[in-house]
Amino acid sequence: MRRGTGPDDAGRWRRRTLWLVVGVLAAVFAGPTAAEAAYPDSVLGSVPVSYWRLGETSGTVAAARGTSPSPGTYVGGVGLGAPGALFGDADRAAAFDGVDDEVQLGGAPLAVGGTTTLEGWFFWEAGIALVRDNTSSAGWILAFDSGGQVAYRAGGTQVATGRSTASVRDGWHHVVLSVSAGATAWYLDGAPVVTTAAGAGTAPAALPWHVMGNGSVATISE
Ligand SMILES: [Ca+2]
Repeated sequence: MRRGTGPDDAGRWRRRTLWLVVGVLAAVFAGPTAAEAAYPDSVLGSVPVSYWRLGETSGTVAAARGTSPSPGTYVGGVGLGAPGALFGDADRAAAFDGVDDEVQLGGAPLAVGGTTTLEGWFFWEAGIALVRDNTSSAGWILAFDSGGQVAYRAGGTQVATGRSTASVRDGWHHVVLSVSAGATAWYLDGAPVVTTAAGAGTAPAALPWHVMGNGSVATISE
């Protein structure tokens, strides 16, 4: 992802909001640049609340960085130590089987409410949701498949993005949901896709967050 177009728009949101990076789940580019190799530093420079690279090669703890880092837990036998996605970066990746694998993220700092940003890199092969909170039909979801269309949910308010689920599968994509004072903005690969001026609920997310649950299959890095 390059700075200068959509990402700068996202950046303006970030600078005035509390934000949360879920994952930074991997980036694959056609060729390496210094900016891409420095991606983790760029993320940390944006002062995330918590940021997970999912680069562990063993164990069940997903290490976190950030201002209030909250380590996650690998559940279901997540495949660790897969080849990483950032060119020139030795960090490893995590692979999710779509059966029972997920990462669970919790902790008081992650109880997002009315002003926050969720973001991550995904190679989404199958399944319903990328990142969701612990509610069943309300709450917060960064992105999910709603009858073949991608939708997101903020504080119980569901918004359709107008993008087909098929169009965001089987390739690396960067997904951002920013919420501020009831307004939402959803970005795909650095470009704004849909915004709502108001209506987002402000109920805090129910913990834990579930990353790549709901039968979702992916390889996740960073
Ligand atoms: Ca499993």
